[in-house]
Amino acid sequence: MLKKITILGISVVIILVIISYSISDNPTEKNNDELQLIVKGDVVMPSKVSRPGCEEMDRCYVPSIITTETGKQVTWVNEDSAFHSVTSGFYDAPSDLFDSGYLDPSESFAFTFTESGTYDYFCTLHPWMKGQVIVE
Ligand SMILES: [Cu+2]
Repeated sequence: MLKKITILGISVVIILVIISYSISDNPTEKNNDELQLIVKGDVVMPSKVSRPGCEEMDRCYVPSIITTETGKQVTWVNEDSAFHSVTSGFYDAPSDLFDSGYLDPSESFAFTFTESGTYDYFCTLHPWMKGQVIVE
C-alpha cells in the first residue's frame, strides 16, 4: 500500500514538472514570435533578387516604393540567401545619407527619415536593385 502511494506521489510530481515546463515554454515562444515580427520589416529583399529579372516586375525590394512620415523608421530585411545592401542614392551616384553595408541573409537595417522628400536607394552589389522611400 505504501509503495503504491509513493509511486502515485512520484508520478504526480513528474506530471507537475512537465506541466510547469510546458507553461514556462509558452512565453519564450511568444517572445520569438515578437522578434520575428520586429525583423519582418517594412521592405523585404526577396529571394533570387541577386540575379537580374526582379527589376522587370519592380520586385527587387518589396514594396519598391514605400511611403512614410518624418521621424518614422523604415526597416529592410534581407530574405534572400545572398548579400545585399540598402544604400542611398543611385548606383552611379550614391548619396551619403544611409548605407547598410553588406546585409547577411535574414539581417535587417533600419533608418529614420527626419526630413520629407523622395529618397532613392539601391544595392551596391546588384545595380538592378532599386527602391524609393517617400517621406511626407
Ligand atoms: Cu543586392
